[in-house]
Amino acid sequence: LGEGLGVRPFITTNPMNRNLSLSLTGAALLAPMANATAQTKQVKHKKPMNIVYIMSDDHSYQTISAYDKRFIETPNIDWIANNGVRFTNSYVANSLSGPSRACMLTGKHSHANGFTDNTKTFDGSQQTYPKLLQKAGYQTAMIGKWHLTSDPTGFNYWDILIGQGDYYNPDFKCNGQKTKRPGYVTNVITDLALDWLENKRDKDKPFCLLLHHKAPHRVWDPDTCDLDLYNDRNYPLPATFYDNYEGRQAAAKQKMSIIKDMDIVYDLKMADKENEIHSNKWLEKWGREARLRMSPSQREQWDKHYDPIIKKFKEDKLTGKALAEWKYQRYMHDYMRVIHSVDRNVGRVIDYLRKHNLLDNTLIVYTSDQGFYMGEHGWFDKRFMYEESFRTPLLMYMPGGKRGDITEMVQNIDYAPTFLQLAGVQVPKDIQGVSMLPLLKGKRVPWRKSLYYHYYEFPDEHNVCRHYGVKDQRYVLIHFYDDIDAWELYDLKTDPSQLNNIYGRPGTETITRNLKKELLRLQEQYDDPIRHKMVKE
Ligand code: SGN
Ligand code: CA
Repeated sequence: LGEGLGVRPFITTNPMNRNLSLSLTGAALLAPMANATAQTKQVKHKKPMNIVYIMSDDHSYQTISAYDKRFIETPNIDWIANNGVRFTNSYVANSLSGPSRACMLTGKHSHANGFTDNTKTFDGSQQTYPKLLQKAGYQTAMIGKWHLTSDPTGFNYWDILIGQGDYYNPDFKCNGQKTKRPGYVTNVITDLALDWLENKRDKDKPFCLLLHHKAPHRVWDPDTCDLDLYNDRNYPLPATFYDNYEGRQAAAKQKMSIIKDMDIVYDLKMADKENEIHSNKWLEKWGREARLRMSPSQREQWDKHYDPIIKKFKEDKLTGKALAEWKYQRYMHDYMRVIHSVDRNVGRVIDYLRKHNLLDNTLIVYTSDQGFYMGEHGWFDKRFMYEESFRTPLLMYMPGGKRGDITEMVQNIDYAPTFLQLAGVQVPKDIQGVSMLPLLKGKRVPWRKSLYYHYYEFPDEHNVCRHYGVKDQRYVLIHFYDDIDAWELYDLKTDPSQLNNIYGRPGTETITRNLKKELLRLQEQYDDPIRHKMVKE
């Protein structure tokens, strides 16, 4: 299913005009048209609102053209922004998959929902927004990457990838039963979601569908029909690619460097048939074994694409900067191909909703479980409270709602109260997030002036130290603790790339004092037990 659709959208766009006009070739027509019927009318919601929540895994805002046009065109994801809103200051509470998902489901920070890092098991007996929606009469479904170890609760239907899931012919657990499904994961998840919308729900009831892609998580395996996309593109090297991490202890300790930690065989697919290319013992083994999941036809297309690249790689014998930049280009090519497939499949969902007249009463959300590094600071992965991974894309289409940008600082703990309020369900008092519904309706309301963040997973494969911090509209103050004790302060106005740690510099005393006060206030407000141990300085 889904292999070989081969849709290549082309964009004609005036950069000053955020309403892209799409001209699409071939089967284009999978892509929804920019002028949907619903957005111009002020719809009074007599009918209850449905929710289609699409979340990918590790999708950076840098690689969504509604946010950034340097790398890729994503016309279908952009449709949501062009017919709805683009959040320009959207953040997570803990930049990692499982923790993010737990924050979204509960509307609470990690310490309060208990899922602080990916080694935890989610306590599914606790309150979540799907449970509350289900109680209020919604049909609820969870399809795709779940990553919370315990079985989902609060869903009429669930069909989840096992663990991280696989790109090819993935294994699922469907309402308790294990099944292997043929095809490419992004297509398969979308097929399951459309099948649920069409055949498996009670159509007399409102619905909430959580469609969670595995893509574009490591190791960025493209669909076979997308392998040859973007062959001619050369991606601009980020200005901070050769960062030396001066003044930043935790950044210097990480193991998420494209140069040092990205594996030639595992991540970059140089598993040669002659078995002459060797890399990290375990990663190489996994990289070679991963191909065994493929069907003969998938494998044939894969080899047709990668064999010449492997051959050239062997001939070129690159070293130093040339090797580093080759790795960056390889990474970017595969990542963009994986995104292209996500975008095409988002188009299939919007198209379904349009064809079934659901655009008048459905909120469509597109987001990622966190941001991701596209070579900034020389990195892939996430975790840090630096912009690329702390921020996450967030686009919403709400019929009758505001169009344009929402600039308020929102966080993934805000999703649950938003969806509950939209469904007319009372938001429980213990939810820590704030409903964004007034913002979606274009109302000016008093809004938070700062955000709280807390990351826990250390030590782990990428070796990012534990840290918490506060961000206001201009500054970010971060405290790395546990194995090290290091504070960092950045002025995002003068140093958006966060290269210059100004903590302790003369002239920053008042800013630092105020931010520490605010940090403590947030730790008290959210009742994070860490405050008892720290922040006495
Ligand atoms: C896996 C990846 C890591 C990644 C974590 C967490 N390694 O362990 O690179 O940081 O997931 O990602 S892999 O070899 O299995 O690909 S998360 O988004 O699921 O939290
Ligand atoms: Ca993730």
